This record gives sequence, structure tokens and C-alpha cells, in this order.
Amino acid sequence: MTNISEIHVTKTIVNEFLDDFINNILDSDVVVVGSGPCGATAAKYCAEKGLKTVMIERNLYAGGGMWQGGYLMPKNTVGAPANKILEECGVHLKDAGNGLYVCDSFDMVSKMLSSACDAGVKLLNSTNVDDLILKEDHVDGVVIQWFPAKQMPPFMTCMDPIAIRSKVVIDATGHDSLLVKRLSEQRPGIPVPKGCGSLWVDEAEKQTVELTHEIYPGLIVAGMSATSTYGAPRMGPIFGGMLLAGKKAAQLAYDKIKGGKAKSSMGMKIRHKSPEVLVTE
Ligand code: 48F
Repeated sequence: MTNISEIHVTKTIVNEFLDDFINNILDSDVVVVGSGPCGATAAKYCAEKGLKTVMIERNLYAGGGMWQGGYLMPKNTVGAPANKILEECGVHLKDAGNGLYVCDSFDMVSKMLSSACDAGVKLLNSTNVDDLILKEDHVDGVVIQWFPAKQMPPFMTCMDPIAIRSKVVIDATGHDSLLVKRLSEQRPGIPVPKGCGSLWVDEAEKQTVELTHEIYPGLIVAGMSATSTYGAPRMGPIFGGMLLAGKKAAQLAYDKIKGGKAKSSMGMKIRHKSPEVLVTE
């Protein structure tokens, strides 16, 4: 039998949250915005590389689009070599031929998230990233608000958000491309996200990975957010490109933080045309 008081439960939650927030979240190496297949993969690999990593998700639950395969059917497909990422997490895959693999969506989401937690990723759920911290020439973190607070009637929404600092922010917000959108309103040369084009599986999978890059110093656009930024084709219910894009985003973040140098998506050098504009050669 236990003898646990109500006050003890509350105090434990409050103390633990504040301690975690101040020591592990407030000032981190990488903030990954969005916990879909791309964000979860990026966060897992960042943490495995030893980076202090926070993944932020506006929903109560993490996983983004991974919970459903297509047409509301809980079967997810990935193309090689992304199957290796899932195998590493312990996901049970079935070979469907021609380099295509299939798994249960619940198996994929739970094992990917579990693998990210094991690597040390901190998750903030029910938390909306409203904006970037944007300094003169780089992104310096994100602005956050409780997602439920965002749903309140307009006369109550005069509540200011708070901020988290990070060396790198990964925009893995999916179709919204939220952070690129915010940046495009303030920095010339940053494209206004146009949304994805029509379906073409192979090409979309390839482009999703290629388009994942550091779009502005301190901001990496990844996965469907990158696809939507540039109007590349949609890929439909296949997740391999998202996983590979997440892994690439983690490598870019690591190189930037540990190597102190920025690289574009194609491995080209990045130079600054003006304090505001980032161009690739
Ligand atoms: O949409 P999502 O799964 O993006 P992804 O990881 O993968 C795309 C595929 O799921 C799918 C596809 C290809 O297979 O067609 O679309 O690139 O995950 C994006 C996550 O970001 C959260 C959102 O709730 C979702 O879980 N998100 C979006 N905006 C915000 C956010 C925000 N402002 N703050 C916090 N979370």
C-alpha cells in the first residue's frame, strides 16, 4: 500500500516540470518543431549525436501523419534505404517488393518515439511554436505558447508567449512550413511556401531529402515543410523520404554546431549576400 497525498502528487509534477524545463529545455542545442516522421527522426539522431534536443508538438499526442497510412488505413510504407532507420528502432517490416516495405502504423510511431526518448530527446506537447527568435542575422530559438491557450476566444488571447533559445531550429511542421513562412515575411530572399505539387512518389521522395537544408542561419527546413516550401510533388502515403530528410537534418544540425560551419542541401557552401539574405552557390 502507498500513502500518497494529493499535494505530494502536485508538488512532484510541478517541481519535475520546472526542473526539466530550466535545465534541459530552456537553452538547448536543437529545437525540432513538429513530431511527425521527419521531426521524430531528426530529434532521435540529434540526441544520439549528443546534442541537447527538444521536440515540440502542438497536439497532445506526438507522431504527426504517421498514425495513418493512407485512406485512414493503419499501414505505413517506406522505400529503401529508409527501412534501415525503422529496423534500428525495432519496427517490424514486411518486404513488399521493388524496395518497398510496409509496417503497422502503431508499431512505427511507438517505436520511433520510444527510440527518440531513449536517446534523450525532451518533448513538449500541447505546445504551439508561434514564432522564431530572430536576431540580426540568425535564428536564435523559438517562441512558444500552450496550444489550448491558442484556442481561447479572441478577447482572452492577450496572453504573451515565452521563449526557448537554441543553436539550431528545425522546421518539421509538415504542410504548414510555419517557420519558413514567418521568416519569409521578414527576410527578402526567403521563399513564401507555396504548398506541395501533385503526386509523383519517386520524385517527391527524392526531392524531400534534397530540399532539406539550412534555409537561413540557424533554421533548417525539413521533410514535408521543405517539400511545401518549394512546391515539390507530394509523395502520398509513403514515409521513407521523411525519415531520410529527418536524418539529414540531424547531420546538418550536428555539422553546424560541432563544426561551426553552415552547408546547404547539396553540400554547397553558403555565403551571405547581405545581412538578411542567404544564398547558395
Ligand atoms: O505533418 P507531419 O507528419 O510532417 P512530416 O514529419 O511528415 C509528413 C507526412 O506525415 C505526410 C506525408 C508524407 O508521408 O504526406 O504529410 O514532414 O508532422 C508535422 C507535425 O508538426 C506539428 C503538427 O501537429 C504535426 O504533428 N506542428 C505543426 N505546426 C506546429 C506544430 C507548430 N506551430 N507548433 C508545434 N507543432
